[in-house]
Amino acid sequence: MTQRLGRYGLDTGRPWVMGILNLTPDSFSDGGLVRGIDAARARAQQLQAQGADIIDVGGESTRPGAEAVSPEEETHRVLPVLEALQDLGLPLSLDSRRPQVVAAAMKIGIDMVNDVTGFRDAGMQALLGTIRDAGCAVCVMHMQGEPQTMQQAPQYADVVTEVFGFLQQQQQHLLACGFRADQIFLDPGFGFGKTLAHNLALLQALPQLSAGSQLLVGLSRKSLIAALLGRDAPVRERLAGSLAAVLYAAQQGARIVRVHDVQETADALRVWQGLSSSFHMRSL
Ligand code: HH2
Repeated sequence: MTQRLGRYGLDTGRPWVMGILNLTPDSFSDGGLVRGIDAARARAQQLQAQGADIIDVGGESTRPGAEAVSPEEETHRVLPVLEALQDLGLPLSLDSRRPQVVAAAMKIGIDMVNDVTGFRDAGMQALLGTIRDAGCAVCVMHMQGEPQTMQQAPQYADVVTEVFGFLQQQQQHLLACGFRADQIFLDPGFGFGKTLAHNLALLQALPQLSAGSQLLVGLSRKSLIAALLGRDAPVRERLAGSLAAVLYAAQQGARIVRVHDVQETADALRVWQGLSSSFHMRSL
C-alpha cells in the first residue's frame, strides 16, 4: 500500500526515514556541515542513496540556547536549495516556524511543512488553506517556551496530558480546516522544553497518541541519548543510542523517524522488520 505525502506516494509497510539536511552554521550536531547549493544537493543525494524517504530541509537551529534567525536569512539559506532539490524525486519537508519562509517555499514546491511551534502562529494559520490545497502534509510539533530558554526550567502538571492534549487539539483544528487525516503528523517534540523525565514519560505513552494519529519522532543524537547512556557522550558517540531509540519509537508506533544517520537507521529498521515478520510467521 502507498500513501500520499505531498506530490509523492510512499510505501506504508514500514516506518519512513526522514533525513535531516541542516543548512545552518550552528545546528547542535551537524552545524556548518553543508555549505552551498552543490554541497546541499550532494548531501541530499547521499541521504537518498542511503535510504531516506523524505528530506527535511532546515535553515534555523532550534537547539536549546540557539539565537533566532531572521526570516530573510532563513529564506536565503533554504530557498535556493529547495529549488535545486526539485528533481531529486523525494518528498521535501521544510523545517520552519516562519510563515514568510513557508509561503516562499510553497511557491517552489514542498511536500511537508514541519513547524516546531505547532502551527500556533497567526501567520502560519493564515497559510493553512494554501498548504491544504497544495496537498502538502504538516507536522505539528510541541514545544514549551522558546529555543533560547526552553531547557532552563521546563514544568508541567502532567506532561503527557498537556503535550498530547495540545497535539490532538491542533489535529482537530486542522481537520476542521479541511485537512485529510493522512496529511497530519504529530510530534511530541523531544528535548523541546522537556526534562529527561518528561521525554521518557512521553515516549512510554506514544501508543496512546499513535492510536488516532500519525506520529513523527525526532530523537537522533539528542542529549536525552547521552543522559540514557549515563555519560557525557559527545554527539559523535550517540549513534548506537540513537538507533536503539529509533527502534523503540518504531515499536511504539512512529510512522516517521527524523534522523541524521540515515544509512544506519534504514539498516536497523530493515533488520528489526525482518525479525518481527519472521516472528509472526513462526507464531502462525
Ligand atoms: N528536532 C530538531 C529540529 N526540528 N522537527 C521535528 N518535527 N521534530 C524534532 O524532534 C526536531 C525538529 C532539532 O534537531 P536538529 O535539526 O538536528 O538540530 P538544530 O535544531 O540544532 O538544527
